[in-house]
Amino acid sequence: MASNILATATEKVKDMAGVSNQKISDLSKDTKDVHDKSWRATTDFGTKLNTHDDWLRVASEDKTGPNLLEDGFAREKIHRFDHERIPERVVHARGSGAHGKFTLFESASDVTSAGVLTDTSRETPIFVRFSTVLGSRGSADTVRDVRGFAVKFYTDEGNWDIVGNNIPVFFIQDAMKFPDVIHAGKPEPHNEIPQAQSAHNNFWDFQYMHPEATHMFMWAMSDRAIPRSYRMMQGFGVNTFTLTNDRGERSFVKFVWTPELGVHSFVWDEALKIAGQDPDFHRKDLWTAIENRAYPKWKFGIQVIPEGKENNFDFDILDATKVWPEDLVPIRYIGQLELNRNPDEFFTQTEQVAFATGHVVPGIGFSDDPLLQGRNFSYQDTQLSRLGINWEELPINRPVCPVMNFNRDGAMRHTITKGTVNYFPNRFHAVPPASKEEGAYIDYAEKVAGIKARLRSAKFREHKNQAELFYNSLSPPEKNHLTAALAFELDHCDDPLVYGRMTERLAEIDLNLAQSVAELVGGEQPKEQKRPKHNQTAKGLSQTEYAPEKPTIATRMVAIIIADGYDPVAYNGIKAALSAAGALPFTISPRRNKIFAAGEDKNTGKGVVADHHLEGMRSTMFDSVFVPGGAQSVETLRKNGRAVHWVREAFGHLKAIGATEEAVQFVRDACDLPGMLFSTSADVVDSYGVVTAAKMHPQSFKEVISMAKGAIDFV
Ligand code: HDE
Repeated sequence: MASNILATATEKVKDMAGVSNQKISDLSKDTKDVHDKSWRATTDFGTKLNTHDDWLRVASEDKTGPNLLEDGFAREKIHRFDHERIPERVVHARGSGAHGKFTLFESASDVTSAGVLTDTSRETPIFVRFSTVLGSRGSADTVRDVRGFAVKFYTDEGNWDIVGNNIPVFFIQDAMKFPDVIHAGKPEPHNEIPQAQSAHNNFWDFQYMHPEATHMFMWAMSDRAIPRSYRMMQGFGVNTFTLTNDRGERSFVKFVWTPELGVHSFVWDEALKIAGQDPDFHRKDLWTAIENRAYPKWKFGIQVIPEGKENNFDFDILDATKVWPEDLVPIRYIGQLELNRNPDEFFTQTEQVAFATGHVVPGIGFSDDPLLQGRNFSYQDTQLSRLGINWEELPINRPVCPVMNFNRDGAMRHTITKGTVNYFPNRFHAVPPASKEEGAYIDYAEKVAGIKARLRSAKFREHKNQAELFYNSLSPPEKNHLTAALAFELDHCDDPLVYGRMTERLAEIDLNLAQSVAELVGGEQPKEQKRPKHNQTAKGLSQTEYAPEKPTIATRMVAIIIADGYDPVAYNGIKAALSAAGALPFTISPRRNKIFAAGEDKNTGKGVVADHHLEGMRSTMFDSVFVPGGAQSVETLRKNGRAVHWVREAFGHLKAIGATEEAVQFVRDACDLPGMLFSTSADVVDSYGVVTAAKMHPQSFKEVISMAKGAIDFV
């Protein structure tokens, strides 16, 4: 089989010769390869070691005596180990990263002077880290949560970070509330339960107490919060930034990433099961795609509001709990992000990478968004407890352009700066400030006048219109999922005050939604719509709008279930067709060993070695299931409860299931389906996404998966 499971260590080392860029060359100065045969073990101070294994002790062949404290080699090893851990991120602790490049296909010079957004000949190296928010470092990937989408651009003019999420709005408007919203979402303080879950009293108590969180919790309960893959989710800068062009004109801007593969999600039951079956599911998915050179790509878009037009909306454009509906402010896609290289080492890259919203380059600036202003303090500050004052010197964080100033010393400083002065002005005029022509960051000269007050503008006080707009814009299946998600979460709250109040809040958005949730979770049924509905919808909010431009099954994982006596024509045909279309076929059978086709001699035949046995992997890991015919094979599978469960579970998760010949009846029985759901015509996909291939060449199944996935992912 193709190298579609995690590459082995040796394969990986070879692969790492792969895609390179300016940042990778920069990192190579600090990179050593354990596979270099010339290495011999040394201490940290370079003395060669004669052992990795034995502490110096009083000992002989007859007697093992005490260890000697004088063994500095052993002490160094233990001592280094004792201090390996650094504090995990206070939020977004669990994550995965990758290197890549940013290219621009359309210059935005009309709105910004930033080289990275105007020079279409550039390839800007980037590092991206995806994350969950609430869980700690070892928590599961597929929990219901917002996903972080943090991008570091190593531009020629300095590092620019867009520290975004996969949801375009946030829970709060003012950064001062951040500790509260996070404390409420994290495990509760008395017993540290639950891990990586918003399904608990404190989270929902906070949501009710903060009506401004209403819009965001609707998103967090939608399918967006259970993405199928990091490669299949959007990214949003969320906050309002500014762009300034060469003429000094300023605009307000929001940033967006839209994935080439479309936006897809799990169904909740899959997400729940995978959290136990494979807690690293998203991490592996990203890693494997890159190893297989199926490089994930996103289009980069900007939404721009010119200065002077900021008051033309019925919401405040500086309010991070609001989207800028695309019908009002269209997205202009100008560039592309591609991830094309896995890190060489997790800790020194994915863990040590540190993003900061304050990292901007000339042509890009901040707005008075009160959430952003607080973030600009927080990111710099938090790195001190995680990485120390010299965190920007760490290889993954340092820019690829020159860095020089009189910031000095501090723990773990390692740049050696020559010269007799470390202040400015100095008698040598050393390190003078740069001029505008030399590329200096010029602050936008903005007139600011007002009274000092702990206030937000009046428009910040409206919290429900866009929550309703989002709900109205969802497709019926998305609405069902959102209802079910709320019902799940509130079921985990045991304080009647908490779930009772939440159904009241929902009645401000949509009475049907509130009543359906209340019916499941208990408490009083709301009787009336609490706030008049506007019934409007907007473009771009439902994820059904983000199907891939061309239907594709590239990188989709398809399980082909066989047992001895399977039909080799169907098996080989489907496998070849899937591979040719860029999908990843996996052979699953009752044992991970040779499986023989119908008519193949067990002694002389080559057989097929299964990738996994039926107990080792579950249907949840795959996007689709195919069962080739072959009387003996199907009879074996029929008697195997796990095989029946595989197919039935895949059906329950709305996956495309293919079968040929005898296997058609097996699938029908496993799914407990009336015959009418099956069609023998090649081009009919019923509303469940289940087809029979009885009259179809197995190759056509790949078309079926892409059609059915289209339907399925939106269910
Ligand atoms: Fe963050 N956030 N955040 N956040 N955030 C952090 O910085 C903070 C917010 C986001 O992969 C911390 O380096 C405040 C919005 C991502 O390393 C910390 C506020 C958005 C990551 C912090 C917010 C984000 C972080 C913890 C409210 C989407 C992970 C570790 C004003 C636009 C970055 C760190 C990575 C991480 C503060 C709200 C995204 C504590 C105060 C809104 C993707 O500084």
